[in-house]
Amino acid sequence: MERQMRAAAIHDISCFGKCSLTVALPILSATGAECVCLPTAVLSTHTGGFTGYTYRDLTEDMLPIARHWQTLDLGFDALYTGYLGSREQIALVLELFEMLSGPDTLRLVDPVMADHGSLYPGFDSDFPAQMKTLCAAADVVIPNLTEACLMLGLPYREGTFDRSYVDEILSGLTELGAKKAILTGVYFDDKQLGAACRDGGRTDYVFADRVEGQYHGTGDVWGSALLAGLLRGRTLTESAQAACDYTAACVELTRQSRTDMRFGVRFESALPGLMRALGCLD
Ligand code: PXL
Repeated sequence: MERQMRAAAIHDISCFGKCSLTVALPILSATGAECVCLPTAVLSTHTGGFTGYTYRDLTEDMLPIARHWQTLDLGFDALYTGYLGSREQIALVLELFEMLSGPDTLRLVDPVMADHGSLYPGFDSDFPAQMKTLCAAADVVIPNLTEACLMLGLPYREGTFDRSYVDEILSGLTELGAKKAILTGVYFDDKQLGAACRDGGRTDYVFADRVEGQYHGTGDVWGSALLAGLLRGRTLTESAQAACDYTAACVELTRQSRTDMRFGVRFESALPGLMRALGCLD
């Protein structure tokens, strides 16, 4: 029996709405990895389209949790960060990276903060500059176009993707200090949606059929599936392809169920397909 891979997921818990820890934990578990949870906040729902949500900040608990883990000498194959609620939390995660990484620990940073040209509620215009410092300390970064443009100070050009624009962004991201970069939400027509992956000198594109609608939480489903692939020993491009196929399957199942787009995607029912794609059922 091979050694079990262990990842720490550093995200909030949005109790309702299927994103962050409530998708990272089941996706990593289903694909055979151990997901150790470091909750950064507890919200009644995510912030995308709901009003009146509760927000319990757990910033004070983050270092004590990590210090306790240090006494246990756990060793992490990956550290995966997503939505972080404040600049202070970003600074803390930089500290946690130093505390919890070994020589082979993969640091995956999803700089969750914006989409469709604007920052999510609650983030101010200085936030991207701080997020840049976290991306600089990462092995793999996976921003969408809005997040990448905000961090790089480039104009956001929705609907006018071409390969030279994508190349400029990927180069900017690796110049920040990230070893590998993936730009998510890339499309050249209205039929397919995917990602551009920069690994060393190579840029690869991966796509899946586009499903109509803007469903919440798909970025976290995508990032968790990417990490699942990397922990199964797949390359960056192979993992990104598996993540695209899986996310498209989740969205298609959700569309068929006609649920509220804020309620997240039906990622549970598509898990067997991801497990098959990553060789977990062999
Ligand atoms: O899916 C990203 C995410 C995670 N957590 C919270 C969010 C969001 C996006 O809006 O609000 C709390």
